[in-house]
Amino acid sequence: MYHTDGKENTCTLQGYLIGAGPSEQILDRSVRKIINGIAFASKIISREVGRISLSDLLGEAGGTNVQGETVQKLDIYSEKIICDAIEKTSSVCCMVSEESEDILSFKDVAKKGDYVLLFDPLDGSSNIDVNISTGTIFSIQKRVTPQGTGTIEDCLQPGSSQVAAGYVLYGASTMLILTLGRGVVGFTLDTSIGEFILSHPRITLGEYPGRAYSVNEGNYPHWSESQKCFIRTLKGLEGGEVYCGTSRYVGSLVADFHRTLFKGGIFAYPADSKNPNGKLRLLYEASPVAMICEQAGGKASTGEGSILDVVPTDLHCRTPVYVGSSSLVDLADSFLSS
Ligand code: P6P
Repeated sequence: MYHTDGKENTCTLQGYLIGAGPSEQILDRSVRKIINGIAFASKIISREVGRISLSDLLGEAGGTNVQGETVQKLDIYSEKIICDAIEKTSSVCCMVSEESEDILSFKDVAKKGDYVLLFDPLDGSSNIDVNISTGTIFSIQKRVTPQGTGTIEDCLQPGSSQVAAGYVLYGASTMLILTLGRGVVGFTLDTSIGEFILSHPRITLGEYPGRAYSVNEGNYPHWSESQKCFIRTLKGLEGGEVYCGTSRYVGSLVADFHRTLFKGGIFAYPADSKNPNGKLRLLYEASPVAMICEQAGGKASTGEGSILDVVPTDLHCRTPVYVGSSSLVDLADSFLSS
């Protein structure tokens, strides 16, 4: 927000998207509609997250999802709110949701669009009942099949071909972080007017000024020797530099990555003996986070190569994740790829 001639001059998300085309081009109208649809849905999700202990949406829905994770009522609610908002855009040919095993598509042929939306409706929802930040993560890909309902071919694309990626963080404030492939911007929800306002016109990831590493060290016994040695090196326990003198871990990807994006450092979810391919899902967690990280000047690796180059094998395939300041991710690669 900035002031000129005594008047408030705010840029809303809609205003930004209208002017956000690459050079002289206008951003594809369908992409704008999808992002606005996600933003609308996230305002509703934010409202429900903010009053969760007062509503009957708190608690488990019963059963587990395709990931084998306990489903929260708010997971299902969030997925429905997003699907309803996106159906109205008539801009997607299909969707992939963390909460649904199969591809989601709309019955009405008119609803078939040129894009695919891949999303985690409420990441970190197991933290909902203890009032810890959660988030919605999204990735937008251009379809590769010519027309009609989207197929698995439209969904299984590498992160490098994403048209846009972002997340909404339901934290102390609700923020929408977005990349269209030309840098990273941040919007803060002004609840007094119900608008996402441009609050961070250019987000860049520093060379670990924050010097925090973020990993679930409870998994240490299940890590490879290379991974163990990498974390010990970060802490200076191998006799060299103390790369990271601080550890921070929320257990909610959006929150842990958001802190890393703003303060530098490294977030990692390594492979281990329980999760040989890592825990985080490629299509709607690792790929969008990787695009944002690299667009902000950081690096995103599997430990053996760029996350954005990984070709998905199925809708819910997983990958190890190392994202953050380039020099720390390079250090991780030097251990993990050997
Ligand atoms: P752990 C949440 O369930 C999630 O998918 C991510 O948001 C988060 O980074 C990760 O799992 C936390 O996993 O094993 O440390 O609890």
